[in-house]
Amino acid sequence: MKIMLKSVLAAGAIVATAGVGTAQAEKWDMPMAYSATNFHSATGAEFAKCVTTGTGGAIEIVTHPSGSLFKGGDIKRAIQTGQAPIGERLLSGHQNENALFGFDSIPFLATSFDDSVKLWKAAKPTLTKLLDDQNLVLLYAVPWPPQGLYFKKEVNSVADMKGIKFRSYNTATARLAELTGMLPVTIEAAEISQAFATGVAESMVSSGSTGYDRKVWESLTHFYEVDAWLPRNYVMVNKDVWGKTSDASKNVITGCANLAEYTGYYRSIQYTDFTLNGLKAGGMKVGPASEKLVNELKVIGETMTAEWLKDAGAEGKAIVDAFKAMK
Ligand code: PCA
Repeated sequence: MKIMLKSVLAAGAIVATAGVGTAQAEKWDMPMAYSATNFHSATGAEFAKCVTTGTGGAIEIVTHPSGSLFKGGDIKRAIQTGQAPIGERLLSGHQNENALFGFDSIPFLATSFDDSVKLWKAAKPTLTKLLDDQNLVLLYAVPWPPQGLYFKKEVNSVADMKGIKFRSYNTATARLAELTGMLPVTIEAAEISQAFATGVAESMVSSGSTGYDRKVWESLTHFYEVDAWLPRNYVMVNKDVWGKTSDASKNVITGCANLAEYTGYYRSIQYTDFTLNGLKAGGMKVGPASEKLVNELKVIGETMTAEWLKDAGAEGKAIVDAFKAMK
């Protein structure tokens, strides 16, 4: 009798478990490259919570910011190969694999939040397909605030930039360094405070957000608002993992991803002024670049646009044309 009761209870437990999710509860570790306090990481943490709650715990997403699980440069490969099921990375970080990934780092093409949305609309189908061919499912993408220039001295022209050690984060930023006579060195955002403190790098192009997150006022003195472009981070899932996910969970994840793209965008807008004020409070000079510098950078931007269009071919041109048609 005792044995029978036990087996009935066990059977009941199995039924109850099966009723909650379609299968066993899963934990999805989600590597992210940027600091926990950054708005992308905050958006990711909310997305993770949304999925965990929405699936009734059938899928629990746990974020790992600051490159603690995988460094930024290793995240995409980790997900492609199934070492992690889901993660976030800078989209243009893959520009060295395929120029199309650099659609959002073309100088002076899309320089405002509104334009960034239009450009994403124009590029999303191509990027979705590109990632799909690489065993990845695109979930959502959020822009960084506009990119400006950081230095440890006053800079009013491209000539003033000559010989400066410049931290780059993708192919476009390294090319910008070359065309301005600077010396590019690739460094992950998580490691820039140390790079600036030790003199490995003396300048960079980035958002006020990354300068604020990494407290660059400890080493640098000037931020010039150039509004050169707004690069995106994106969240991807391994396609095999996605294929094995129930339709119910997929619906929840897609809903949470759409919400994250929307809220992340607004967080980015809010974080722009907040972080520029933070740089000022840290003692930095924050303001627009001189007209001379902007004009010189625009000429360099034209060279980089032509180079990108050549590398990205017909698909790249179609993205730019579709974007311009929306303006
Ligand atoms: N911050 C990231 C990419 C763009 C940005 O604003 C970085 O500097 O690595």
